[in-house]
This record gives sequence, structure tokens and C-alpha cells, in this order.
Amino acid sequence: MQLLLLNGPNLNLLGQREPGLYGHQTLDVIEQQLKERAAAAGVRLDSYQSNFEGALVERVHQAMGTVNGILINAGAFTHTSIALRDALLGVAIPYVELHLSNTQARESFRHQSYLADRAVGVVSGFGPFSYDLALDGLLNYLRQVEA
Ligand code: CA2
Repeated sequence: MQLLLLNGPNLNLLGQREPGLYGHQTLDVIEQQLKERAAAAGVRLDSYQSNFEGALVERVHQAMGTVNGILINAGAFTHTSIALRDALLGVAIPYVELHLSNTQARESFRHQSYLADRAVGVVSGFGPFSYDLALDGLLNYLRQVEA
């Protein structure tokens, strides 16, 4: 099984700025630990981060035909990007939306998601642990639909 972890704008700054809001762990560490966790479950996980909407759309397109499931923290694009929504629905790959912070407990413009209603599920508010929970949820879903 092949999974893809996507991270959107500014998440490359994790661990370097705003640790009170987003924690101390860098994106490199989060990605590495999630790859190890996936490998322990017998699954290959690739990761990609971009600050550019079109680059994320292209990476979703590339996933078609090879990737079984996507974990996505689209950052601020969650609340703005119809293009990313269309790409995810276009390739028809099941995805889990995830966030470090609890977006429902923040500004009202973060309550809207263009991805959530078509996601397998949404994980939000657990800091870097949201990535682990999202992986477990996606694997559980994929194993059920495969069985
Ligand atoms: O909580 C999340 O994971 C978010 O996706 C993070 C986005 C925000 O726009 C979403 O509403 C919720 C922002 C990512 C910014 O990441 C930074 C990391 C360190 C320092 C500054 C920004």
C-alpha cells in the first residue's frame, strides 16, 4: 500500500516560529516519524510540502494510479482552495484532512473547509499527534474497504 502526506503553505516553518500555537517539532521530524510509523504497519509513505497551490494540485494529479490514500494538512488552502478540492475529487483518492490546531476553536474564517465534506475524516487539534491519528484513521478505512 502506498500513501502520500501533503503539507501546504507555511508548514515548512514548523518548529521554528510560533511554537505556542504549532509546537516545537519540525516538519522534517514529523514526516520522518510518520514514515517510520507507516513502515511498521507495512505501508510506504511519501511526503511533499509546498507553499504553492498549483504545485500541490500537480502532486495530487501525480498520485493518480499509484497512491491508495492521502493525508493532507492543506494549511490556509483548506479554507480557500476550490482547486485543491477539485484535484482531490478528480483523482478520487480517499483522503483525511488534518490540522495541528483545533480550527473550530480559532477565527471564524478557519471554520470553513473546502475539503472536509468529502474527506474520509478530519483530525484537528492534537498538535503533531494529529498526523498519527490521521494515519491510523486512513489505514483503518483503507483496510476495511479492501477487505
Ligand atoms: O492547524 C493547522 O494545522 C493549520 O492547517 C495550520 C495553518 C492554518 O492556516 C490552518 O488554519 C490550520 C497555518 C500553518 C502555518 O504554519 C506555521 C508554522 C510555524 C510558524 C508559522 C506558521
